[in-house]
Amino acid sequence: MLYPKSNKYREVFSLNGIWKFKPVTDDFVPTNESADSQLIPVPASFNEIVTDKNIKNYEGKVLYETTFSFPVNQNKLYRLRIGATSHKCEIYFNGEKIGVGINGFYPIDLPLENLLEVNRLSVVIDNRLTFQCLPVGRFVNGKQVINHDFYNFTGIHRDVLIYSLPKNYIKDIIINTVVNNDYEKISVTVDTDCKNISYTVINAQKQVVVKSESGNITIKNPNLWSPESPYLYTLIVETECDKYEERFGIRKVEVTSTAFLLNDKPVYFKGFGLHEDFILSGKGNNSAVNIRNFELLKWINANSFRTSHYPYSEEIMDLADEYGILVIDEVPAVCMKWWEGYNFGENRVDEQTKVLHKELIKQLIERDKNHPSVVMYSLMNEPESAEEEAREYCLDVFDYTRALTKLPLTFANCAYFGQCKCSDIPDVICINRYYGWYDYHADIDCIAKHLQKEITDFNTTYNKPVFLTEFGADTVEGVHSLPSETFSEEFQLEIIEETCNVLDKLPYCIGEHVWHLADFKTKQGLTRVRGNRKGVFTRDRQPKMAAHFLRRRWKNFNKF
Ligand code: GCB
Repeated sequence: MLYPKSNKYREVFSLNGIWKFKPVTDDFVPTNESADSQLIPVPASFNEIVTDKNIKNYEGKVLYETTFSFPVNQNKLYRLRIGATSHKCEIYFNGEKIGVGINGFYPIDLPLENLLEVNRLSVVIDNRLTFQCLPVGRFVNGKQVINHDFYNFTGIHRDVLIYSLPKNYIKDIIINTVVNNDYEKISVTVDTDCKNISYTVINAQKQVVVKSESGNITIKNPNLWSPESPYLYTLIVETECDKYEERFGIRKVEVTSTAFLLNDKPVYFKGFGLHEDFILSGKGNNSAVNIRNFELLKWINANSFRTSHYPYSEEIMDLADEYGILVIDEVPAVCMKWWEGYNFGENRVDEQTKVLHKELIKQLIERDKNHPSVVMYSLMNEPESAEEEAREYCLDVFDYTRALTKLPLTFANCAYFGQCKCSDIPDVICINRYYGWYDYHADIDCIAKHLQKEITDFNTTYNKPVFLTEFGADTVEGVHSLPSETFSEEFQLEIIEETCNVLDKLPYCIGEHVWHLADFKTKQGLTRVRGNRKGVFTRDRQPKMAAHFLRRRWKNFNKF
């Protein structure tokens, strides 16, 4: 389903703003409008807005509700699009259940019928996670336990839109850039019942480059998309009753045994793991934060990020295309475990988890297929890939995905070399390693000793490039120590600098992603000083010492 856009055939109404909110019981059904609820912003998480501790940490169902009116045109179809609610949800329109959301990071798009003069939209969100959800979670003595290291923010996190469509509308547009030596062809598939489709390609200067009556289009001497030159074209698809404009870029991606090639040149990934996270708004899409993040990425001379550990908002993906930032697009499969030996009882990944996992991979590729910034998909973060059962699962999920996309596939691995049962499966071996922090804490020399050996072993054994997708150290801004000590800015700088020294010696290491761009909220715990502090920027996006080092390092950095 295409993102809602307005033009002469289509209208978009935003329902963002102030809604009503309250925790509800499991059997709650919004038959009538709620009278005893409090005000809440949309999009945003509720957790950092409310002042009551019990509501902030509430585990269960919550109701979000709003009423609205707008002019209805009987000749149009209407749909509702909720960008994301965390996590599962049920959607009621004027008291009738019209659909469900299956995951906290994916859009829900439903037909709206029987519009009244004043309409009531109720969204009942359940923030509880089990091993049949992604990310996985479990319950111990009635309390939610999550293994992943980010706060379980809850709410309507992305835009809520109502949009109109002509009765015979364009459902989808798939743009494939056909890679030949001149990079000059694109093929477009349009999903519509209409005949007579016309295709117009506009360049970045808004000039018409090609007009065509068929979806096989040739662009002479095209400008390629890359971080150095993020050149975007626009394709206008028009039928006798509908029109849609989709941006695209032309770029070629290939992986060899030692390199990641973009437009035939080896690329070195410089950047970060990120989270959608900010003070007060939590995981709510926040345009100010999004733009600040991209400004910081440019300031620090980064060229890439991973959508750790779930798909990000469409706004972020559009900005990545525009700013020229390479994206490793990750599905929300975090901390998967198969083996019973963890005393997790029934809590383990099973067939039901796998069905959901595949569905979420499919939906992510459907959503992000036309973004030139997306150059690789990550199918899991830190699965227990040393477990026997992991291999069969992994093979199945990777095979499934390879039938859906030609882009390279990976997963972020935390199992050590020699223990991981799945390292032959991805196209690029991504590893998350915390030498000097979780492993051999404060021993800087261990980085040269262990990381160098591990990356070399992975490359020579599996004949694939290796990418360090996480490394770093928790750092409280303003804490200084000479010589360096844990939590000081000097300590973070030393870990990052020494890791970079090691990576520079390894030609088959194709990237470094520091964990993390900015500090972020986690559950409370003894190892977390008000959240995860591995950011090289603070949660309010100001630099620590390490940020200045990376800015100097990555300026004109040319490994290959
Ligand atoms: C990891 C995880 C990430 C955590 C990080 C940490 O390996 O992938 O989600 O936040 O370590 O800081 O512990």
